[in-house]
Amino acid sequence: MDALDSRQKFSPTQDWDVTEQFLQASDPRHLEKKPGQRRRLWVGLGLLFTAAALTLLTGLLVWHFHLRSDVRVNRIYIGSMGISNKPFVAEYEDPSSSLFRSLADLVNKQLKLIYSENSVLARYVKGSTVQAFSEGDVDPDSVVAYYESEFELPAHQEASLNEAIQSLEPPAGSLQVQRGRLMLNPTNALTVRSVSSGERNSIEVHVRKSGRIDSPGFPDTSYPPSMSQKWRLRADRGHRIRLDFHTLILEDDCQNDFIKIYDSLAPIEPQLLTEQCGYPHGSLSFVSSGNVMLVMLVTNKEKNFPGFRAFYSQIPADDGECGGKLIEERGTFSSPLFPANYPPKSFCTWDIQVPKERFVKVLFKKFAVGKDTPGCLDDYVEINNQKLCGSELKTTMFTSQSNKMTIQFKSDPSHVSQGFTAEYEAFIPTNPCPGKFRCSNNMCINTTQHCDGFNDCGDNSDEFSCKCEAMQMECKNGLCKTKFWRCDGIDDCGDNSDEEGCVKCTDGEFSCRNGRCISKKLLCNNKDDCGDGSDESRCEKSLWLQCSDFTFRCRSGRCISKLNPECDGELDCEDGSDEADCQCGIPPFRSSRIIGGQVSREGEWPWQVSLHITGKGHTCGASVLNNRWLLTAAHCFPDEFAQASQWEAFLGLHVQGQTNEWTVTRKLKQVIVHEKFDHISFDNDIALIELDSNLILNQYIWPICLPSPTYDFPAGQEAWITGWGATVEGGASVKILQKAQVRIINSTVCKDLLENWVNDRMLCAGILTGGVDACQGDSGGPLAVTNPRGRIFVAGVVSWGEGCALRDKPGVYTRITEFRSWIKEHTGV
Ligand code: 4AZ
Repeated sequence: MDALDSRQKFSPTQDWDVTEQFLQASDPRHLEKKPGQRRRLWVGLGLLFTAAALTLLTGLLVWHFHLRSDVRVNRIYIGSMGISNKPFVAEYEDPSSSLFRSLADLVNKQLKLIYSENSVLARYVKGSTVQAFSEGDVDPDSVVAYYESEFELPAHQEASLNEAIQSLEPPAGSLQVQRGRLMLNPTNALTVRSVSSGERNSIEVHVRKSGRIDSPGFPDTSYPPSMSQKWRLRADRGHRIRLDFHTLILEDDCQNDFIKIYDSLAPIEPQLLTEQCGYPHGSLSFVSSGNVMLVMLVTNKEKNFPGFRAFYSQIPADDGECGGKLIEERGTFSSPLFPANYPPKSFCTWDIQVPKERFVKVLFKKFAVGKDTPGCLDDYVEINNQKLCGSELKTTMFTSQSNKMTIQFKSDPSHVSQGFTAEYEAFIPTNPCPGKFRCSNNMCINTTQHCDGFNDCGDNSDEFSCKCEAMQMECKNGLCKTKFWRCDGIDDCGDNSDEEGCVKCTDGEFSCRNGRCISKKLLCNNKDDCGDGSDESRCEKSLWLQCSDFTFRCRSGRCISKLNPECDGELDCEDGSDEADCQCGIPPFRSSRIIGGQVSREGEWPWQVSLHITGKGHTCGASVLNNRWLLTAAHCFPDEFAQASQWEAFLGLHVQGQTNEWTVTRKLKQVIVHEKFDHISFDNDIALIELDSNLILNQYIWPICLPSPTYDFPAGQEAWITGWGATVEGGASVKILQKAQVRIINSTVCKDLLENWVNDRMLCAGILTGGVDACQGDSGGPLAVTNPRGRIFVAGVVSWGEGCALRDKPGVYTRITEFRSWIKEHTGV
């Protein structure tokens, strides 16, 4: 089924079946004629055909202009109606109870009355059915009715119907029971909006005790095709519903399969909290404003995926309350229920007051509030009379001009986001950073972070006007960057000055990947002028080329010029093979010390695996390739630990020793160590692990993408390393999964730095100024690179290095592109 759309669902029922038969010259019924008769016969047949064609045309015109206007369509509108002076009773949850039925009758009568006042609605309404009641969220002595109204009308009247429905908005009135009669209260609330599928497949859940809902078939099979399933969740009065997704994996295209969550019991679009499809990023915890929530899963007939598992619970309504007076010298505050998505219809005010003669500064650590619209029309934070919205703040630091500061947060009734967390601090205006370095944006950082090569202030002000060291170049803007990044095609300075005056090729020339220089005029001219296709690899259209080390081989065996075309969201191969097998490499959360890294967030690296030697604990890292196979380093399996039975794999793990519902452990069925692994040179340091039973992939366990043999990871490109390895050389493993950002290092430079221990099956990455690196215990884990579409590919496996994080001693990784066919051969992946 396509996305919900009743325009297609209620199609005309008439079908015209015209069957004609034309006699063939060879048909035995054909009559043999003499030549004179034959000419007359042709003339006659011609006239007959002309007459028939004219009749058909006239018929079509009559049908189009007359009959077609009689084609009738059905439309269903869904609405809610507030009924005041009517306390909610438990029977209203049960559609078969007499109280439900009698209130439903009253609502129906009221709807008839409303529709009778509009000629279009009165003429075409077929009837209404009340679907459910819930407690009113503002007035406790009120009930909200959710209903569907069906209209049948000629197709050409659809616009009038929509207009008539719109005319009921803004809401015409809420219902009041007065002396047994339903009355319209002119100030509030008939909201008749949104088109439904006409599906009535609903599961009722009363969320008194916590529980879970699964999409049909989960976790054993994919969800069924062409389905629409609703779950109506209700909590006790005075509570909210909280829904936490454990797994959510649907088809990528929301036009096909999607899940919608509403802050109501009916699919009323202005109360839509979120729509999700694919493998969503960001927080997947949702909270209602009142005590009801609707979850709706719709699928079409193709491509079905695992689906979802979500845990529900009820939380006291005041758990979502926010704001207050903040009078300490420093503290934190955040949007309601952060890191869950904030509930709709929230309004919070924080009044910060610090001692006299001090000012206040507020630093937003995380910020995702509504859509980034001019004027912040839906959800926003207001600070210093400035409204903030969206997820990218130009500045994250705000300061007051007195000892007081007020911050407000508002969310509208629909589309929620994760919100924000902020820190505030009092400061002395004349000396804002005692004992610390003062950034231009008034942030204070440790003096050791000044001129350390990292942008600790967030505005680079700690890295300007520094004295560059011998191994560094000075950018035009005053930043110091390592000399190895000069002329690597990446703007490291931020003003491109590290890429200026690079005279490998002259100004009007293009530098080919194979080192040749060609005229820039030859770029994208549909001819392979470089001889390696690189002059045609970044063009709008890809070229079919003879296969080489610089081309991508489609499954058909033909090769294209485009650089790294796999899983980039564009179909390049005629057989679609560049976009096949792309259910990998998109972590659910996106947002830099391993050594010099920082703690990662749970679920940020869902392919990361911890390999334990039973009884000894964490020993190596690994990456998930699919639901059966892991990729790691061969050197993790020395002779004394070469048996699969000595090992255990921990998947979905974040903190060592803390397993939770997302953590899965597996025994190993087999370990395949590369047959040419050399334990002295660490050449071919790669191994594959087959698990003893298949995994169920979810938000916390997900494959990383494997690059094709010709995938290009250019020097200078940023990459991530992750692991529980030591954070100081010779140190112990750490508890929380760490991440750090490094860069791919040019192979020739690396061979120089590591005295020729590096060969072409190895790849170097690191930060040459030192301080950031993989280390003992990170071995086997991934060196991960993100493609332009946000998909993560494994470029390397942590293998070796001279010490850890030393200046000019990058880490060495097994170069995965060199082992792509070996992996395929052993695993089929
Ligand atoms: C190790 O012993 C190890 N600095 C891994 C990576 C590096 C060094 C040592 C790279 O597993």
